[in-house]
Amino acid sequence: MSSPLQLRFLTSADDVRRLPDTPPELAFIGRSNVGKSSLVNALGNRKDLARVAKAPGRTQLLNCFAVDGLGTLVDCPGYGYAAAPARVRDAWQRMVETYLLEREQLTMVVMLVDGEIGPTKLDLQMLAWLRANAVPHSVVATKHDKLKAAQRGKRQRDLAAACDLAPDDVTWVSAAKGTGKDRLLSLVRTWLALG
Ligand SMILES: Nc1nc2c(ncn2[C@@H]2O[C@H](COP(=O)(O)OP(=O)(O)OP(=O)(O)O)[C@@H](O)[C@H]2O)c(=O)[nH]1
Ligand SMILES: [Mg+2]
Repeated sequence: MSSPLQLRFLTSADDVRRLPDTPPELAFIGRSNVGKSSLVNALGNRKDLARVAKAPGRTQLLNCFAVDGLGTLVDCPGYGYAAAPARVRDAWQRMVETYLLEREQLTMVVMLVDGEIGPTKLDLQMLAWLRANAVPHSVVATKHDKLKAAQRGKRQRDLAAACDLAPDDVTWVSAAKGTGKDRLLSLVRTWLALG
């Protein structure tokens, strides 16, 4: 079993220019409620280091966590939170897109898709945007525990196909049950070593 990451909260920033200078970096992105903060906590065997949503739209800043000796994880605010005013959604988009395009030390964008509901229209737009801008990214499907055992194989193939990926290109995880955590931990260590 892989050891958990030694995570330490660094800072929350609303602007790329206010981020600490600590390469290399991984960003966790995805729609609100997909499970980004839960996954960061799970990777560090922590319960409440990154704050998990009681209501969607919880994470509104770029929350940075130092990974001991390796680099930084950035828990990004989720998109697609319908109840947020347009002004807030536009500001999110500007902040996150600027961050993803301009952050030199960013070695990988971990794009989370809800494993239970599959990619939404906004997820597919984000994937197309990452591809169009040649931003290195990898798709992780969350909430594996919510899939019924009998549906798993088909759901995994369908989700990958909807993202225009091969099934093996998608890493499935459950923050709740720990499924897929070892595989993701080893990927995270590999990605951080790229920086
Ligand atoms: N069953 C199950 N629920 C999960 C899992 N991961 C997260 N959740 C639940 O999904 C909800 C949202 O989780 P968060 O980690 O806060 O999601 P987020 O992507 O950080 O959301 P925002 O901060 O709003 O962008 C919470 O109620 C979590 O408990 C999982 O692996 N399995
Ligand atoms: Mg969050």
